[in-house]
Amino acid sequence: MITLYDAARCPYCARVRIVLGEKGVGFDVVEIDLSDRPAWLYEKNATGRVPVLEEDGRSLPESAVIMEFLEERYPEPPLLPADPADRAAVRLLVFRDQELTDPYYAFRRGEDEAGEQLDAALGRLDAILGERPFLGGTEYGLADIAYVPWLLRARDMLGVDLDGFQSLSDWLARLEERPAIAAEAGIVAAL
Ligand SMILES: N[C@@H](CCC(=O)N[C@@H](CS)C(=O)NCC(=O)O)C(=O)O
Repeated sequence: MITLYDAARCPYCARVRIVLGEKGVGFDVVEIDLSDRPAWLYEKNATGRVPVLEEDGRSLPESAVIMEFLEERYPEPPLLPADPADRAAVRLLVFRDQELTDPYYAFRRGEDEAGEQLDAALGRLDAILGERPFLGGTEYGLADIAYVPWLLRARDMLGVDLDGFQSLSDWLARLEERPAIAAEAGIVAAL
């Protein structure tokens, strides 16, 4: 039995929700109020952050680690490429997610020049997607899932116009055809 300690607005939790959706894995949700987190959450994750995934009483924090765990626990459908070098490229993108998330949060806080920095980050993703259909290569997978929560929130919550980033917009439209991503877009719309 899997339990996800979750918060609807959290993009890191969104990664886990999407992977579980893609794998067709059922799970229980414990919604955490991030503005009033329960003390017991620190017993499951010393940082007190979500997501935390619990399987048979064992707690696992950190969205990137949870995504990899789910990929190994439920190999079908695969969300990592077969070739080790291609897998490494996916992991590198996930490892460097701050290249998008730092300017995203700076923009959300209204910091000076954050708009330009966010545009630069979107431009880098747009350039990657001009060369290949998905962030990880020819197939959809964990790299796309790692990034898409911030793109949905930038567009739908922060009002960021993605129209100038054609490849990125096309990629997002392709992703939103997938039920697991459409479900996440629905969660964002309801926030
Ligand atoms: N590195 C963590 C980051 C998780 C994270 O920052 N979660 C936020 C919600 S989106 C949180 O729990 N924030 C509460 C806090 O920072 O105290 C991951 O990838 O899971």
